[in-house]
Amino acid sequence: MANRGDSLRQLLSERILILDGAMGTMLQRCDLKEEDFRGELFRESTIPLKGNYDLLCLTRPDVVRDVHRGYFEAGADIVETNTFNATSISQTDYGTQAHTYEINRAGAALARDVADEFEAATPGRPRFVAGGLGPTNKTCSISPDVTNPGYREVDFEGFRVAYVEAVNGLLDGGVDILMVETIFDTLNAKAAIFAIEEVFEERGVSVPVMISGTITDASGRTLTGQTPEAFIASVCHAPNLVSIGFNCSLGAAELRPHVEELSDKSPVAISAHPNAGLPNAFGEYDQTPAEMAVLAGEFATNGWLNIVGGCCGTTPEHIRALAEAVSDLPPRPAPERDPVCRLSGLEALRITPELNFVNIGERANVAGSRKFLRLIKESSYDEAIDIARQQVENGAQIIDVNMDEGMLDGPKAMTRFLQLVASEPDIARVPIMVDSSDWSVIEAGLRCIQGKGIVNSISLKEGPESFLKYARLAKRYGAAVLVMAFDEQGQADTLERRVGICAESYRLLTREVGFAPQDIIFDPNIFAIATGIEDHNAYARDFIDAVRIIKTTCPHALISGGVSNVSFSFRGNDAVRELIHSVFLYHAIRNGMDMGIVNPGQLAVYEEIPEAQREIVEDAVLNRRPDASERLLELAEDVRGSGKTDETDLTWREQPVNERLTHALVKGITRFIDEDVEEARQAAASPIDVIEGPLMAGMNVVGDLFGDGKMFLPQVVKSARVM
Ligand code: THG
Repeated sequence: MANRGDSLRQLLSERILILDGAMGTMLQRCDLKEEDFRGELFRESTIPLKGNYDLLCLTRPDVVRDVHRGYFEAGADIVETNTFNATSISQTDYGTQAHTYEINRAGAALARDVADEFEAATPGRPRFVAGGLGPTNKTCSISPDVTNPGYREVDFEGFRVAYVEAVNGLLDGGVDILMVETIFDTLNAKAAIFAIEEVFEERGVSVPVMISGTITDASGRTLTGQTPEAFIASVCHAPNLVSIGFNCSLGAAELRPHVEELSDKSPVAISAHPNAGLPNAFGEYDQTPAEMAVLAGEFATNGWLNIVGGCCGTTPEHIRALAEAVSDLPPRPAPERDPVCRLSGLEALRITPELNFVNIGERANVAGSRKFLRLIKESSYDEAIDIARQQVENGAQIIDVNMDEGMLDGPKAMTRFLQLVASEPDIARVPIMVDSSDWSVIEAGLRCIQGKGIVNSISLKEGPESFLKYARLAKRYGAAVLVMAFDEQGQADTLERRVGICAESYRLLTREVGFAPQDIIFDPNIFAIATGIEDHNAYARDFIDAVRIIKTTCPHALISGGVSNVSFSFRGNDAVRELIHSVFLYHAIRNGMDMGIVNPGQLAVYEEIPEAQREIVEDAVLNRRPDASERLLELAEDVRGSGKTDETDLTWREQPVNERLTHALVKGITRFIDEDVEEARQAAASPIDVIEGPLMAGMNVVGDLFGDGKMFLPQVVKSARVM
């Protein structure tokens, strides 16, 4: 077989492929004794080895071969090597970690031997060996110590090293596929994926990769809390990826909704190898082959399946029944994929036009918040975490984290903060943007996030070589990249340079690195306006114009920016800063700006800005008249100390009750809501009329403003609270 990878992909388009069943169930039936596990090699071991089934690849290869034979005879196209626990991390429990490489190589070679026997007997029908990479018995995202949520037994780097060794053994033994399976912690799997890509590059080879997660309970999430869609987004960067699926923990019936969701969302083929039902009171699996076959047949009939097999409790009889049940059913067709940026924390975030604008919370930044800096310096991490939580509560859909401060150990602070965030489900729900000008800090951050985050930032500042190097690494960690418009001549501060640098970065990333364009986010530099220096007056306008041009010259790439930068000349005057941000965003979003780093609690509603003020701010932002800056400075003095958060202007209280309710909803003011609703209720025929009447009318105004880009999610969140 010249190239089994190609023939695997070809076969996947033709029919549903059959994966084998459980190895453990079959080995347990063999009544093996301590001596069998030890063989000659481990005769002297002081630790009991019975139960370390992977050792049998070295000490009783004959039994392992028989299991593979049984599955090929039953109709399997793919068998998985007996290497589920063959990483130095898991083997350490038995003191056999020094033999990890050998176990993998031997396990691969013997499975390949058996596969060759079957290929010789039925020419033209390839049989595949998938090198199994288990999750290990440790977790990278959760602390084993409840009193210390920032503690990790093994970190990303430890997993990477362990997986590199296993992958080398499996490839040396001749596997056709690598399968990262039973993933309960996506960060462990991301370390495995990183290792695989590294080994592929070192050896100049590539084999298809299968990824299979596991859902542990009725929550429908992985053990570390990810939804299936978030899981897909987190592992999709695997090199030569052929399939994503679920295996183990649940039986086929319980897995049904999750396989359906995978099938709906996955860009690649779908695999499922469930247990033989849920374990009974004795921990045994007793779903019959016929029962399991009915469920698999139903999955296939629904068009969800490309690869099916079994996990705990399944036997060759189960596999034979599965093979028969799906033999006449077509495989799930390869899906069409829209070029949309898909990020994830515990949940998925698809950056679609319907989102209008994605808010990235700016406050978890030592350079951007004096309070956050103080808390990190004092090691008050619990309170620092609260800042991140408030950002998400106020509507941040991503959080930016920055630890760049001379007095801090950046990688250490980033690691600690993100490890703590990982154990806060209400924060970890959203994707993380790792913000640093120092790659070692970014890398420390990437090693802590199980989701698909964003590297903020890379640029051509030090030339194409280091740009490409960091871009490749970001891709290997499965992150999107934010690219600053910066080159060896400095930051782009004209329209031409902004557009030119982004176009060149786009070309390098898509052509040289193979970056998906939707995973590229450009930041064409938001600089402060109204600084007193005349050249700066065009900064906002040039950014806004650059957005429109870059969106057409770099298809599917996204645009972001640090919004609060634009009003830096007005630091301390939040009222005018809010006005400037809202006007700036209104125009930038209209031109296609997709996301921005903002203070979600500091945005005014564009539509609510009094006409005269709006005109002054707009003149400055759009650089429409020579005296715009002076006029903005005057306005700044007028509004100082007032602003959206200031609720002392009560003239709106003189309006009729319905208008007051709309005002409260749009502005997010809760203060008078009880009395106003009560007044409306007394005037209405029934309480429901208040909800369906003035309250719904108010929310419709909110909806329209949001749709027009005149209101942003954080404000809508406030409206929803009032509601
Ligand atoms: N592009 C990209 N990343 C960035 C920026 C950018 N990261 C950092 C920054 N710019 C965006 N973040 C902030 C955060 C805070 C402020 C501005 C930008 C800010 N802070 C208040 C101030 O300095 O006045 C702090 C007040 C306080 O201490 O509470 O304005 O452009 N890719």
